[in-house]
Amino acid sequence: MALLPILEYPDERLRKVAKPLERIDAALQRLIDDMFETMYDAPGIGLAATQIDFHQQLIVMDVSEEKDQPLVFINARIVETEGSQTCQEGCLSVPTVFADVARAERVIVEALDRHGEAFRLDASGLLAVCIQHEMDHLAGKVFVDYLSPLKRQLVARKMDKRHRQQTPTRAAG
Ligand code: K1U
Ligand code: ZN
Repeated sequence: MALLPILEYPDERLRKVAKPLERIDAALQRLIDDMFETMYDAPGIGLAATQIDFHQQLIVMDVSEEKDQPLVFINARIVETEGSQTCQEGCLSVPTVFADVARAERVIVEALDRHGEAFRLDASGLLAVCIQHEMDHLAGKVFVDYLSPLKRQLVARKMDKRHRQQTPTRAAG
């Protein structure tokens, strides 16, 4: 298995819209395993394929305390929503930034699992938040898009500083 690089905001590739997955084969199983390893290592509770620069509708997730309830969503569709909740969100593509976002309290999602079997999931609380956050990634949306322009500007500056610190400077002469 391998750790995959995660794209960081404001990388334009995070804006790509993922296409439906048409083929569930051994190569995809390996990618799913690599995505789980990357998500657990980060650590995170979800990871959308967009974040690792793969623009097809694939999400991995595990919101359990024990990290023993992995979920795979292929070609997921939210078919019903109910209520609202506001939860503090983080994002592996916007490290160190956390902000409140309002989402549906409950979602019903239909998807294929890693074997291509169709399933329907009735989710609420953190699981519902995470599903909506990851589905946004597949649509080219990042959670900071919900913030005010001023807060987004602060996030952009923070990320710019982070990326400048990470870029090695060339010695003069
Ligand atoms: O999509 C991502 O960037 C992953 C993101 C998912 C998410 C978190 C919180 C609310 C909505 C969606 C993360 O996993 S950020 C890291 C995080 O929240 C976390 C990490 C370790 C333990 C518990 C949470
Ligand atoms: Zn995210």
